[in-house]
Amino acid sequence: MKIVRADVIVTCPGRNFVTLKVVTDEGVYGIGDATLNGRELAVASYLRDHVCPLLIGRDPGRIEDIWQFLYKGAYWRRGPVTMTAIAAVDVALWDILGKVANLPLYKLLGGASRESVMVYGHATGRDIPEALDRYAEHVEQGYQAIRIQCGVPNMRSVYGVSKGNGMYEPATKGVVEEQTWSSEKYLDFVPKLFEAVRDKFGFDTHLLHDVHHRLTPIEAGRLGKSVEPYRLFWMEDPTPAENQGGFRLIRQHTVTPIAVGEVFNSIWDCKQLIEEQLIDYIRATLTHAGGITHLKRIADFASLYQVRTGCHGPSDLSPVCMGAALHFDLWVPNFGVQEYMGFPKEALDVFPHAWTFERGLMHPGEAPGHGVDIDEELAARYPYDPAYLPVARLEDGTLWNW
Ligand code: EZ4
Ligand code: CO
Repeated sequence: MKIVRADVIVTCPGRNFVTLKVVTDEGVYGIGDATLNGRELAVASYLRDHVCPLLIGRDPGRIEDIWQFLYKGAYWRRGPVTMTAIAAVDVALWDILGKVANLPLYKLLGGASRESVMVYGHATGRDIPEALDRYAEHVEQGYQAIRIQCGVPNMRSVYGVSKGNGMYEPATKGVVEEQTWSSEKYLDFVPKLFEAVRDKFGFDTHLLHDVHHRLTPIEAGRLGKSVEPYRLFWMEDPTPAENQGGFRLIRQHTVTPIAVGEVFNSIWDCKQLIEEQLIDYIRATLTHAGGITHLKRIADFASLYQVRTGCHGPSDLSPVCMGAALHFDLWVPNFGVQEYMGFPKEALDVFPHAWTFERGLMHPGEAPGHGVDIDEELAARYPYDPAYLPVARLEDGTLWNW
């Protein structure tokens, strides 16, 4: 079997997605997600101009060799654009392998390690009463794990809270939105939010929260320590993780579990964090961290140190990523939780999928491959619409971490 075509499809059904479709001489094809929020066309070009031509004529079954060829062969290793492009190829090739073998992807990986995949949903509100209402809705829907984000008094905007009544969407069309941030106001407020959740709902649900890279290590240590009575499942991205050693400082002060890695693109980004057991959950995703082939490597390495997976699953990774991630989650022995934000209806129509959701639990389905397809005619009706992620500035105007 040979690869005869590789096409890049850019579409905006509610938000921008980049999809790679790899076609073989036997007519079997596979698809992979190549979406990098706010920098979509860089990956589309990397694939179209530099990777697709190299795939033609290759045996799609040589997944590991193609991965190594694209990684080592570029000479310029790692980086979000490169690794997202490699991931798209990798996931498309696993999809082809599954279709050829007539097996769902999770069976190729070694079979199911659990009956279903626990996912966490997002409860967000402008103030505590609204956030608690959203939390209650998730409890009613059967979610066992819920992330809570809330507006902070006297702060104009905050990560994770939608402006209108719709689903939270951080990217804004055409412009870079500037937000204001105060670590002091946030640190004074957020323990009250968790206290309110535990007072109202008790300890039966897993409680998660995303700090979104906003604190310094010592501030993160203080936050973790002050919220220990509320027994968080995790505090996510408490501080930027380029300096992996910085997490030692957080660990010295708190036993609140830590999840990091949604912006990581390779095993090297998390090597020290895992080896020194500075985190509890690794959030690297298929789409941004080299696909099934590389995420498997990261997860196996993490398992040596009792670090579990908690894959990033926002609406800005496509339903193709979600489908493939659920196969990975069903197999991976050291699974923790999977994020599930949901998708706009238009996106679900463009990407027909085999996965199911029932009361906070998901299953990838039994379709061969990863079970997600693309309706190209429908996709063509939604042209690319540039959008950017916001930036955050401190109250004096200093550019901060968004
Ligand atoms: O800000 O995916 O945990 N989820 C997150 C996301 C990220 C977006 C960036 O594109 O932090 O909402
Ligand atoms: Co996050």
